[in-house]
Amino acid sequence: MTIAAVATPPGRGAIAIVRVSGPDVREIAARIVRSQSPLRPHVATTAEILDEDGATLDRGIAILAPAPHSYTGEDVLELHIHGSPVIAREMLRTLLACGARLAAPGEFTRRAFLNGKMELNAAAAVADLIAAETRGAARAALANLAGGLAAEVGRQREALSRILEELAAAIDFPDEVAEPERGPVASRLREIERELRDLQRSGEVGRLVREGTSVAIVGPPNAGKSSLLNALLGEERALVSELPGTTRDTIEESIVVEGVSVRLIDTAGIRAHADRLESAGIERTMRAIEQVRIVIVVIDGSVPIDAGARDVLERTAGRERVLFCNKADLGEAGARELRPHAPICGSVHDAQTLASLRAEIARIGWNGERIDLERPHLASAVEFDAVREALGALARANVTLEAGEPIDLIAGDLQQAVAALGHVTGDVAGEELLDRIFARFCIGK
Ligand SMILES: Nc1nc2c(ncn2[C@@H]2O[C@H](COP(=O)(O)OP(=O)(O)OP(=O)(O)O)[C@@H](O)[C@H]2O)c(=O)[nH]1
Ligand SMILES: [Mg+2]
Repeated sequence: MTIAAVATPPGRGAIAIVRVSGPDVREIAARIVRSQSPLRPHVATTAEILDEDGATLDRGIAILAPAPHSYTGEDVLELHIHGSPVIAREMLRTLLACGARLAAPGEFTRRAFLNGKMELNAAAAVADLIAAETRGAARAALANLAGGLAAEVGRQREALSRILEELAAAIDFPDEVAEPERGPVASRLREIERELRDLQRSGEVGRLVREGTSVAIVGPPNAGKSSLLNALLGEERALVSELPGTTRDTIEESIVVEGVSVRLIDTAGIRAHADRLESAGIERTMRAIEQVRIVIVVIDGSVPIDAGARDVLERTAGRERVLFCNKADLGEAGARELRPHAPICGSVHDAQTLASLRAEIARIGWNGERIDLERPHLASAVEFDAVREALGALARANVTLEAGEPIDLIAGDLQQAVAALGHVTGDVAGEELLDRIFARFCIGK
């Protein structure tokens, strides 16, 4: 079936691009594209674009990409028309009248995968690239777009298959084929496990780059939480005043730290004896603490530590946190008391202090490692699940081997690992799995 979609975003623009892919493309092109010379493969040709009744709809550019040398691997026609929503809509209506149907989200890319133009991980990276919000996220998606993950995982899958074959041969022909020795099998399994764990790790970095991390700024009233948010943002986003209780609700903004997007949440000050309105704010603060990866506890370090500060320290004790003693320009009485907790001491007005806080976010968030993914890595939940399942199966096989059980008992686990890794290599890709991966695409991609 031939599919069609407007590939550019809705609204007015310089141009709109309409894409058509499938078996009827040439027939449709013959009907609605009128150019002086016939369309040549991959050559942009100025043309009149007609509707299904032969009336001129627009003048634009037509590009024909014949199968298999196209994005989808099928015949593809791309029409660059004027960026008017009316023309784009009429264009699409014409294509439907000519027998095409509206493409589902991601359907062009899905066809590219099904026709062997792209491996699954690279296909998913198309959506990641479009969704990228930082340069780092775009780079990571590009690394996957180039392909290569399937080959890498495929090597581990083949290594497992080889062990399975050796086991099977020994089971089927016990008299002729000797059982593989368990020592070497165990070390081969360990090697595969190591490779898979490496993949998991780089995948985690990818996830961080894509999804970013989150930081809640909490502390007693008036400690300088909103001032810190503003200073990190570089703009006066939150209201700051010398009156405690200024911030009543959480405020969220994003910054980029070393290429990673960090969601900052400024919260209402935590006070032990709060009135009703304040209590509601404090409740939200506590919820924010639950939901973030890192907590920055801001304390007025210029005055001695009081019950309020201690209360906040207790409430955040179990969390990954950065202790920040603010207002060092006014004094360091509190900061000295908290020294055993290795706080960052300084002021929101001091660039060096802000740099230390950023560095601390990077240290807790990603061990301060350089975040730069240039190699293909796990990206979709499907891939993470698959590798986790394979590692689980390998762990069970290891237990069996170490317990000195008959070696053929590991066959079931190895089979499961091979099947799971097939989801990453694309060898085992059912409709449901493809639906999961392509659901987040936009229409026209
Ligand atoms: N001298 C000095 N004053 C600061 C510093 N940081 C914040 N302040 C002042 O402290 C007061 C409180 O700052 P805010 O940022 O509103 O404090 P907050 O923690 O958000 O307070 P609430 O929203 O009321 O909980 C303001 O008058 C700030 O100008 C600092 O490093 N040095
Ligand atoms: Mg505030």
